[in-house]
Amino acid sequence: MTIQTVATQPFAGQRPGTSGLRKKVTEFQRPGYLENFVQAIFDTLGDCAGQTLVVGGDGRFHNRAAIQTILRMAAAHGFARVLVGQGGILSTPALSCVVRKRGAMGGIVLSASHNPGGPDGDFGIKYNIANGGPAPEKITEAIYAHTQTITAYRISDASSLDLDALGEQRLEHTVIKVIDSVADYAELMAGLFDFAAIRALFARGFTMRFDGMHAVSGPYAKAILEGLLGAPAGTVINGVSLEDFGGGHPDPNPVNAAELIALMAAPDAPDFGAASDGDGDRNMIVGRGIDVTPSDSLAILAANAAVAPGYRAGIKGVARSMPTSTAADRVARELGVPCFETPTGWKFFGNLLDAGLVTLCGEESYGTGSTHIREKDGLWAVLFWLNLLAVSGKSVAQIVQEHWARFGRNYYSRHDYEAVDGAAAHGLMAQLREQLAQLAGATLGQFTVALADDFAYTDPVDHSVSTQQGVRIVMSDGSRIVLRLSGTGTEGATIRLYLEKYEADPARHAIPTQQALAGLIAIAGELTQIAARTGRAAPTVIT
Ligand code: VG1
Ligand code: CO
Repeated sequence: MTIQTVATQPFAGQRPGTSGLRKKVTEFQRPGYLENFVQAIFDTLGDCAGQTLVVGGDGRFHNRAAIQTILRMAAAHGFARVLVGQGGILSTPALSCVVRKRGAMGGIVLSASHNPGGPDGDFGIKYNIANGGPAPEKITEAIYAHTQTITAYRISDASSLDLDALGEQRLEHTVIKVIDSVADYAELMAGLFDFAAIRALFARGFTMRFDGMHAVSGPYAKAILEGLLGAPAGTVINGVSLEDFGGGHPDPNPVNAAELIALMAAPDAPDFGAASDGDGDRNMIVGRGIDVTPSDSLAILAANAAVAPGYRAGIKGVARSMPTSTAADRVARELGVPCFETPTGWKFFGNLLDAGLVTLCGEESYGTGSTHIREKDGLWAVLFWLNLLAVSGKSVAQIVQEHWARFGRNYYSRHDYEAVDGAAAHGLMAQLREQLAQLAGATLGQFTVALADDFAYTDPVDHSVSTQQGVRIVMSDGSRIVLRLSGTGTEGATIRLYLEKYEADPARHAIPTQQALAGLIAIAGELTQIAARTGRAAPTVIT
């Protein structure tokens, strides 16, 4: 075993996006591509001697090969210890949990989350810092800068390690420890939620389906729901992790999890349904005949947090990404706690959580989480709902409708135009930005524009500024149209159009969502000329 220094050249385009570097698997298979990025991470970190690193991924195609490379590079950089999930598996929330619990310097997550996997699919890599959360922009930008000037990487020439047997091995002077992928995470969950109440709920015959979408959550859900909580076998469906996610799109929304939605609409539907994404950090909550929007889910958990032992003391504040509906703001106001509005991406919640300013965070993209780790957490949200259902004795539909009756309903939808021509998408955003100055005060259909801007965020803790985080057009009644370009796609550009309309009157809470938002959809279409510019008559996905 010796440590080699291998000459290399920069690759263009290694700038991390909303959540790490995501590219086609074929790109990551190019010689030196992964190595360059990992070297850039280690160069950014500086002295790694004596430190602990955590490594794991969502099990998609190329996960094992990438981990072997990272381990050999970590050994070449003098880490004392690397903790690896068994079989190379760690869900994103589990990795965050392990980094925090084991006092690691940081962690490397191999995932492209909800993007499809397989040899022709996507792969991704992300660095998480010692708090367990995604590296802030300051660090991701430094990593990117290193990728642009790199001339060599360092790697051990040792042969492949066994990632399947638990226990310790040596690579150069580094101890590589293969750990149980689920244990630390399951222990954390058991400390936050009333497992006895949930066990009693299942014992009373409560039925549930958890759709693992053949991604990373299956083994976690099986161990916790069917194992610790006594839910009957078969509660977890599509629970076997596959390298290509069974050819599916592991994005838990009503379109991609159609199988679960159909199950929940059937006459013999289970009481509760849920799904998670490729890397286990997203969640979709479904009741009999009702799917809960992620924005509503955040608001409902905030309003009911005290049902869970881990949040008995109440919440300090809430944070939501800018495009997420303002339903949580209404709850925060009533609780008398602050509500923060951040740019899209979990990395912006880290400082707020570390500073103790907020307890719960959420994004409209099926992401919810809390202070317990520094990532969004799919199964955590599902357990929170189970805890709420167990304690309240109510159905999902009842909980949602009562919430709307109390706080009003924020009708909400996201329209995605995926893989459109990059120039057309950037042109659309540029043209929209040019209109912003004239929009304030304008009358658009039944609405009057109260505010039109390009969202900029100043972090209240470290005062870092992030600009151009999405165009928002806010109406005088609080309704909103938001547009931004995705930072996670790997093909062309994806335009996300977010629509929100508030309705206080309970008599008007049962309107089909797209109908309730029709006026705003028409205005957005006119302002952006999205159909003409993209050549698409309709969005690719509506959630
Ligand atoms: C999307 C979501 C965003 C989320 C990000 C990572 O980003 O909109 O809310 O944080 O994915 O989630 P974008 O830039 O494509 O809109 V995950 O589960 O892919 O790590
Ligand atoms: Co994810």
